[in-house]
Amino acid sequence: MLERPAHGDALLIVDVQNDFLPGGALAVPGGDEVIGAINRAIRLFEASGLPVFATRDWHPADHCSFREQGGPWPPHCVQNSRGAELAARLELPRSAVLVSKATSPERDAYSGFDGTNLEERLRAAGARRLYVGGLATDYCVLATVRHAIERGFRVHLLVDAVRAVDARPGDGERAIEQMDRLGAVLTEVGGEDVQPPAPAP
Ligand code: VGL
Ligand code: ZN
Repeated sequence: MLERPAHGDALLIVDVQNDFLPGGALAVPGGDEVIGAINRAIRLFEASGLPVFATRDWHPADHCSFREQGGPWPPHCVQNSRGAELAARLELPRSAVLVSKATSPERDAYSGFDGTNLEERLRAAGARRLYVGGLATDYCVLATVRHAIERGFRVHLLVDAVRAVDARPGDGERAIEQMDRLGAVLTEVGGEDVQPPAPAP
């Protein structure tokens, strides 16, 4: 259970965008299920006056990762499209720092640190320990956590706030094991999603 975060902590939310939610162009199974836990984490960080960061996949229309260009993925998260918008239910604070990645046509980038100023922005905010959740466990979350650890950040992976593509069954589980081995601390946000009231019979 995530306790009150402390000075030096930051929340890093990875790619919680429409295209990665059920019905999206590159839907992650259960992708929408991360939002409740992430919103609870946001409230904890906000209440402590601690910084919140969010990355977004932000591709040009002819991005090299798209099948038409020989890449592995259907077109997704095209700059300024509905699919690229952050999930409407995500309660991102106004003060959150938004970092766009994988923006050049000829290069893919799964990590939020790849080709961005995320590291500088985190350091400027005094962040030393990152709490990471979002989509997808086996791609952008894994790559971002790996880079964060390589850059000397301590990382807590919010295991109830991530979901995997699972292109091969077990990819998500293996990614979590890998992050564990890299030194990430596996942590739960905890708490419960509030269900809308059942309709009267
Ligand atoms: C992602 C596949 C392609 C991700 C982004 O955010 O995990 N996965 N582009
Ligand atoms: Zn992408």
